[in-house]
Amino acid sequence: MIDVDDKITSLLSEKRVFEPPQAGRETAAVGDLESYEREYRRSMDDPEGYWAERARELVSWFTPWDRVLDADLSKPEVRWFDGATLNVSYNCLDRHLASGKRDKTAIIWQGEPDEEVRRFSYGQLHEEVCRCANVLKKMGVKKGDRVAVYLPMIPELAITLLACARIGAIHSVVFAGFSAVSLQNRIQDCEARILVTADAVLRAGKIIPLKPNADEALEQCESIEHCLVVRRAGYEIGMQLGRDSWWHEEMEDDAITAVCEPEPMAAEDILFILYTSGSTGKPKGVVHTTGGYLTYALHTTQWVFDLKDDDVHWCTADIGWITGHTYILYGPLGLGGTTVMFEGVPSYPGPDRFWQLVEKFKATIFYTAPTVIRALMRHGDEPLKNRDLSSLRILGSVGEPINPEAWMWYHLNVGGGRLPIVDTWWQTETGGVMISPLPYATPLKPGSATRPLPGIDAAILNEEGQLAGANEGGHLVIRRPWPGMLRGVFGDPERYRTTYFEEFPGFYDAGDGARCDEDGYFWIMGRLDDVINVSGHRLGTAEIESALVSHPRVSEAAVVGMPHPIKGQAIYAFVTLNDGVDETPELLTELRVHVRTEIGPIASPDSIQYAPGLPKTRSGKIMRRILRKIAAEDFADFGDISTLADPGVVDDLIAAKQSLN
Ligand code: 6R9
Repeated sequence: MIDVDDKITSLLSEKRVFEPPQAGRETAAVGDLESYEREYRRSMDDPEGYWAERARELVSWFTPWDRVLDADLSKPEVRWFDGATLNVSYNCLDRHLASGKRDKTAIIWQGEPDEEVRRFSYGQLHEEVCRCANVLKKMGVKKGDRVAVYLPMIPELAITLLACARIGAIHSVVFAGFSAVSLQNRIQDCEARILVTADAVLRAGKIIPLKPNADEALEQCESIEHCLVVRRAGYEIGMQLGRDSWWHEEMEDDAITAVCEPEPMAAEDILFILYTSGSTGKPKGVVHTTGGYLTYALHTTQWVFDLKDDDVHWCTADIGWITGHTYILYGPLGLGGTTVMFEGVPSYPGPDRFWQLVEKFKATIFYTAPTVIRALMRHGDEPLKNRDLSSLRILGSVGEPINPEAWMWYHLNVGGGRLPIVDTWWQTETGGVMISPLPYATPLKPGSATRPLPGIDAAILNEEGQLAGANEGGHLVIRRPWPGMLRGVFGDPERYRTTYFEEFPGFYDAGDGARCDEDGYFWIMGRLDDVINVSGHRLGTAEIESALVSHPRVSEAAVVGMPHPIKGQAIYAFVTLNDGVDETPELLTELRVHVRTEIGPIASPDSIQYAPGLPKTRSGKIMRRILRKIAAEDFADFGDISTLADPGVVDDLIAAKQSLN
């Protein structure tokens, strides 16, 4: 087991440096540090020239742009490649058919049962996508309409997204682990016309119903006209006449052809919306547009993963998160690569599942999250022993800071001590990787995401908005626009401005704390807002609190994150019950189930403590730093608590916490 204190001190004192591998440098996109530095300088001296060149090299445009960039971050207003037209599905499919890749494998899909594997060549994928696009058109979907997608990791998910991109519909993927209520909120927010879902999800050998959640959500979603259902698990479900139809029946309909012209889209037309948690209750619909997002997805896939024609790229994320959007789907397919899509989980049927699949598909690039590495570490190196991992050449990490212990384990056991690890810092909002090593150029320091990619002007600012000195902690900001940046919060321009551009005018505020060391290496410390990072997934404390107080017996709730050896952070909830309600263990279970139903299993609190009172300031603000300390059993120094309305509350909570042990 990893000691959490150890983890924190070791991040501060980590001094080891690992040089990039020699082999592979000659053919790498960026093969040495000097090239990186030259590119970086060029991108800062002439950003527009730099991005125009990248956009021309990487993307096929139908018509060229009039202006590369039109931006004022203080407003904020950002337009990339204005006047240009393109189509993302054309870039991910058609152009590869024309360049001789019709029979090349685009997607290797591994179902949860080991024997279920499907390989889609670019030709086959193109055909499926065109059919699906025609099905959507038949249902009346037009350019700009929203399509909600609530699917497990099955090929139909990738096909649906590319089909949306083909006809200019905006997809909004909702992770299949989210609840009916979460789905409903997201559909209502973007007023989707269509929902694509499946009967059920296969997960760790079990069948988990999905369509019943969709049915529940749709009771409150007037905008949905049609629900398209994939049969995945043979699970029996109800179909609502006039609203629901089966994917396989629609796709096989005689009237549906495999010919569908890609819709020319303006560079700034919306490609997709993806909801993510923020510091207030409601998740934000992060908006990404067509030209900039695609350029950035391809640029980063090429540089950070060095993706080449003969690579087998495996990103283990779910497409329900941004990582899956960019590095399972758009990045690898846009470059004409081969991407692995895995339906299962790392621990089923055994803890060697990932390594067995690396061997089976001869994966060359493997990209996962620290929480997964820490969970697998617990099984020691036994599950890796009889596996041939020699196909691998690059390892990646994303989602949260990777502690040096996990980094070393990954490096030694999975990478055989020879493979580079790209620790990639980025966000739903950034569209693609922002700070990361280049695998054949950057010397690595375990626990640091190293340096910003060319074109990315990252800096650390202190509370006064001044540049922080070396190793001084502060706010991570980006000082210039980049093509992959979000262009809005769907339907809420004010929230877009206040969340990202208000505190440090003229800059993008990432909401993360970080420091930059004397070599210009960034060390990310975690969120500065009320967002908890559980297993690499962002959850707003306010979201969980509002789920808790929606329970009829709860009057108030405060949620904080606490260090957790596997998940990074765990959810700790303090709950005040209504007068006269008994504090029973059964109610604790009921509250956990309630949060699962309201948000989803990932949001279910790890611990709930009854709190007859919460530490509040006289103005009514809950002092979370105190709660964080109590949750972590750090009772030593609470700092200044004189502003509390009732300081006695703190002693009561400590006593209650101690009596729990
Ligand atoms: C891609 C993704 C974003 C937040 C981000 C930060 C944390 C992501 C990280 C990292 C340290 C890394 N984060 N990658 N922290 N090192 N390599 O994860 O997007 O789900 O929006 O989360 O995750 O706190 O602000 P998203």
